[in-house]
Order: sequence, then structure tokens, then C-alpha cells
Amino acid sequence: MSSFAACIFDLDGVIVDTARYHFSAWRRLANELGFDFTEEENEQLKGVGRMQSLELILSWGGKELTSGEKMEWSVKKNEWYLDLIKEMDEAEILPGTVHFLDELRANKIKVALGSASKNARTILGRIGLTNYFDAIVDGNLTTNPKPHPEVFLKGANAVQVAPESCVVFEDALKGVEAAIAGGMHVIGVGKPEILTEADHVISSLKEMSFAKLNNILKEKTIIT
Ligand code: B16
Ligand code: MG
Repeated sequence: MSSFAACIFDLDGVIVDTARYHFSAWRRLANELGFDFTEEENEQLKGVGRMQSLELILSWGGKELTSGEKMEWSVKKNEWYLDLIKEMDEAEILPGTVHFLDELRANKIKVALGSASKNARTILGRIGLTNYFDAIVDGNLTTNPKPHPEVFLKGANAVQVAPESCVVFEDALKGVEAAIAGGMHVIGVGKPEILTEADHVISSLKEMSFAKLNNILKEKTIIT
């Protein structure tokens, strides 16, 4: 018997590495406005929604825009981003993802997506993974950005699983915090020194399996 009934996956940084495309499109925006920003600064944009990302970038460049101008630039950025991901296909799925999703399906675990991106459905379609998901909650269905737990609570609700029986996979600290705020287990995907609050950290889904996840959660219950 498994100690969890659903897995909720973040998209960018867990299933696919779209961060580099976001970086490139945001950088083009900054450059056209007359400034630049670094890869380190770009780290802060992971898991952060589109308008909030724009606000951060403008603050780095010391730029002030009207709300109409912000809207126009965010539309432009999205067009550049969509252009960059138009050739995307299943070759860009991060290692270990399909194997783990197959295992979850074989063990009757519900699978949901919990992403801040408004382009999540387009990306899942392009990489051919849409059919693995029992529910898709994205930036079009949420109003509160991570670390608010809305995106994950909606995912849990959509697959009708209680939060304490859900495991979230997240690459951003804000996303890890959102999962904890929602009362869920959380596996960080990335660096342990950044994702300090996660129950366990892996460097990619290649390190995950149904059996391993059960063991991690069993140990957590014994310790707490
Ligand atoms: P869009 P995730 C997030 O995806 C990205 O990490 C973040 O960099 C991006 O700004 C956000 O989606 C919004 O994306 O402009 O496509 O709506 O990590 O929550 O899957
Ligand atoms: Mg992410």
C-alpha cells in the first residue's frame, strides 16, 4: 500500500527546462529597454508569474513604466518566448520523467500539474505528455502566486486527493514553500542548499522511483 495517492508536478525546472527560453526572452526585453541582467538574477524568476517577473526585472534596471506599457511589454515577451519554444518536442523532456510517470500510472497514483505558467498546456502538448495528467492547473486558473498554495490545492482538489496524501515536485524555493503551506509532502528538484525546506532533494527525476518515494515518506513519518 502506498503512503501517497497523488503527485503534483511543477513544469519548468522539473519536467522541462524552459527557464533558458524565459531568460532569453526577458533579456531581450531588458536589452530593448536599455539594460541587462545576470543569470544569477534570473534564478529569482523561477516559479514566479509573468507580471511579477516583469516587475522584478524593471526594478533591476531602475525602469518605471505605466501599467499599459507593462502590459504591452509582457505581451511582447510572451511572443518572443512562444517563438523560442515553437520547435520544442519530446527530446526536451528532462531525464527520468517518463519512466517515473509510467510507474505512477501503473500504481494508480493520480498525476496533476501545478505550474505558474500560462503556456503550460501548450508545452505539455508539444512534448507529448498531456495524456499523463489527470488534472492541469496553470497560471490561467490561479490568482495567487507561489508561495501561496492555491495552485497545488487546486491540483489536489481536481484529482480529489487530500493535501496530506499529495507529493509535490518543485524546483523553486517559492514552490517548495507553497507545497508546505498547502500541507503537502514536497520533493525538491535541484540543489539541497537552495531547497532547504523540502522533505528530500533530488537533482532530477532520474533519481526518483515509486519505491524510493514510498521509503522517503515512510522515514518522514517515523521521524516526525
Ligand atoms: P508564463 P513553473 C513558471 O513555470 C516559470 O518558472 C517562470 O519563470 C515563469 O515566469 C512562469 O512560469 C510564468 O510563465 O510567462 O509562461 O505564463 O516553474 O511554475 O512551471
Ligand atoms: Mg519551476
